[in-house]
Amino acid sequence: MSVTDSADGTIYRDTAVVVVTNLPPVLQLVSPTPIPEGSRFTRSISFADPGADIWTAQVDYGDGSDPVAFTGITPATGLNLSHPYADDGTFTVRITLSDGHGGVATQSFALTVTNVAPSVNAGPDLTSRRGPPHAHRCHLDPGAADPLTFLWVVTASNGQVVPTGHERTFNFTPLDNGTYQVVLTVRDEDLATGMIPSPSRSPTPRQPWR
Ligand SMILES: [Ca+2]
Ligand SMILES: [Ca+2]
Ligand SMILES: [Ca+2]
Repeated sequence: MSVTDSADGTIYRDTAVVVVTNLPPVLQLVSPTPIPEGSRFTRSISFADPGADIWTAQVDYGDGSDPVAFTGITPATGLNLSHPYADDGTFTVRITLSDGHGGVATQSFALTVTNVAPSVNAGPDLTSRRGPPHAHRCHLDPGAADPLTFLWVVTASNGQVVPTGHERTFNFTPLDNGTYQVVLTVRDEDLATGMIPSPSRSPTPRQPWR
């Protein structure tokens, strides 16, 4: 900056140093709602930072998976989280956002993932005498990591006692005429239960039910 004295033409000069300090980014607070196991958590998180910075972020989803790095993000794009959760639990999600000039914003929040009970697909009723359709044995649990247990119980009108089954598949041989009802119960590690009774059937004696 310079000033000239109009009386004698003297020029006075001085220098002022302007320091522009960096402001750290500010993350929007997240209050997630619970999601069921086997589904994907998605959330777009906005942030503010007045600088013309180059932002990067790292997100730890808290389920033992490797942290995910984000680049090319801006306050306009926000930070778009997307992560599948295979099993239920409470997970701490940690976000670290940097502006490349020493400004850092962090945020952690707890995400609840709920268990989903197994389900057993009954399939259509059969008029065949060859037993229930294969779909009766179709058991589904969105918790991909859930260990499942199986219980097959047969009730026979003719008094035949059929040992219970504990495997994924099951068969037995009816010894006499009568109606047989087979109930499959599938249970996951959280003791959530899915159960389906087959229609009562009159299978051909001595033909294996499978
Ligand atoms: Ca900044
Ligand atoms: Ca589970
Ligand atoms: Ca489950």
